Amino acid sequence: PPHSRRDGGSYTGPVPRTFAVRPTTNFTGQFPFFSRPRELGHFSLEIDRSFVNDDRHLKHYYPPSKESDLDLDLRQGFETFVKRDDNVKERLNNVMKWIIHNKQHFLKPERTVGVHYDTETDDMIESLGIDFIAWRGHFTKFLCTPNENREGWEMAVTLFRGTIYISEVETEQDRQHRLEMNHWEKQCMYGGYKFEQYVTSDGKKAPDPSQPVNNIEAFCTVVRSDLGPFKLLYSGEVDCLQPGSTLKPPENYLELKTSRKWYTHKNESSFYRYKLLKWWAQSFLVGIPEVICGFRDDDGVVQEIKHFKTMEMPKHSMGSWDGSVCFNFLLKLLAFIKSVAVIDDPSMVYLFERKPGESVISYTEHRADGQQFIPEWYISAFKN
Ligand code: 0WD
Ligand code: CA
Repeated sequence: PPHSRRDGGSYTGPVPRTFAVRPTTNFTGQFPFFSRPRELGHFSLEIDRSFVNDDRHLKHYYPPSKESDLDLDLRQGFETFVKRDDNVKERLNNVMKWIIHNKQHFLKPERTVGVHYDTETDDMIESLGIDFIAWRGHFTKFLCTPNENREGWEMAVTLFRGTIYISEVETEQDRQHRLEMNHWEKQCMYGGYKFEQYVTSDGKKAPDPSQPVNNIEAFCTVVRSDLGPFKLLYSGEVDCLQPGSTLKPPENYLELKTSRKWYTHKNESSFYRYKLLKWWAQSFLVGIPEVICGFRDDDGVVQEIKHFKTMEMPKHSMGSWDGSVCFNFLLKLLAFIKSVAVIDDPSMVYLFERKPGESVISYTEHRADGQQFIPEWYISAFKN
């Protein structure tokens, strides 16, 4: 039957070498089965990027007292920005640490309560029972691919104990862009984090904009969802909580954004046509119901805050993007990845690539040539 969760999950016959992004009519039709994302757990990252298995860095939204009388200078404190070192690649390490700290989700019940308790191996994982693991941001990139022509991506893929791990690799274009950012771009990036500081607090006191801003500390949710036949587990950084909400995570989470204010009608329509797709894909994946955006002028001052409901974003796309296309695309791409990544071995890496402007996704195979991203400490948590 149409719309079944079993649809679209497998290949029969020979596996093709490439996956066609175009024409997008390949992906039209009804929205595939996608279950409501459920929070399994969460973690925080400390100022030295160390992992802690709790929510200490989850912030509370603290709206400016009079949103109509705003004046938030996003450039303030730029000199004291404490920036994360982007040369350090953390891959999926923090998601894997969360898995190790929360093994109970993945141990077979008969073994945790079993009579023949083997202390040597019974707290070790056999397999996770999950098809795909990634950062939420990786799936966002996949979802946006049918509508993206300028930015490419590269994803490393490994099949380990029946689970496919997807970990982004920085493209040469992204690396160049990162290293060549001009002052204005750096200030824009800082402004996003400064905005977060203006409108969030630890839940005990008001925001303190006199403190230096850092983009190192973080709170991340870990969610489970099903797409078609696939069980997905992914983690995403969450900006803050809606205080006083009676809803449970992730439905009481909020996503914060900044965007250039609309000077012309063209600015406004291009916002709805292009930017909102990324926002929708990112928040919809983890079930965050609302995005709050500070609109800055060209002097970096926010005088207006707007709220966007995730569920209402698709109807503002003006036909330029379609959520069903994005999700059908993701489902078919995951099925393709699964049909390619068949050797279950942590040293085996399949590199999938979408080059800017190209109409296909292609891949190369790597074994023991420095691409491995599954660490030894993670492998050791699994039963031999
Ligand atoms: O290994 C990698 N190549 C990547 C790792 C790529 C993307 C993210 N990450 C890590 C980040 O270090 C962070 O800990 O994943 C975590 C966030 O994962 P995500 O939620 O899956 O990422 P995404 O949805 O792309 O971004 C969410 C937020 C961003 O908010 P905005 O409003 O800009 O979308 O995570 C933050 C940022 O606040 N963020 C980062 N912060 C510092 N450095 C970075 C970064 N490189 N990337 C995302
Ligand atoms: Ca954000």
